Amino acid sequence: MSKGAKIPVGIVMGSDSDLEVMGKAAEVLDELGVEFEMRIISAHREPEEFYEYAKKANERYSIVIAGAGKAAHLPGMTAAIFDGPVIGVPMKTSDLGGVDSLYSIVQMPSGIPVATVAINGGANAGLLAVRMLAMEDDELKERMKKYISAQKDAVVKKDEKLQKTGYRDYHN
Ligand code: RP5
Repeated sequence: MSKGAKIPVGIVMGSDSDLEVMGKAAEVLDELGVEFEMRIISAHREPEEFYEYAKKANERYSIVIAGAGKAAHLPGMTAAIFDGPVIGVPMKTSDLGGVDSLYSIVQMPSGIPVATVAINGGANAGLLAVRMLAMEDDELKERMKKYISAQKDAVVKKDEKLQKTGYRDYHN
């Protein structure tokens, strides 16, 4: 990274058990040509390392996507230290289905926002970061529009297939 240049997106998660979901954010960024750095840092299990990470994030990233599960303090604590936008991704959990993670991330006190996506919403976290970056980047905006248009084409194809097969044979 050249001096002064920021990596557009930092992706951070509390554990490798979050990787599958956070990988969806990475896939979107890869597909749309947005550079990112991905780290596993636990706010609870290594608080000093986490604090250093969040402080350095100010000079390193434009946006941080933070995913965590259970008592998911990583996104909120990142937002308390990092000055840029934080997108929070609540992980689905085995005990409480991810509502624990969701409430931990979405219920931030006034003054410290975290833009929270759905439980396991890694892909939308990536897309939200792309939308933010595209506000200042016309080429990225064009790539984003193509991505959106491809989604539309996929739905149109599904409907065409449904009209041909009928609902009984659609999945056969
Ligand atoms: C959180 O605890 C992590 O974000 C993860 O979702 C959850 C469980 O972590 P592991 O026990 O799987 O490492 O800090």
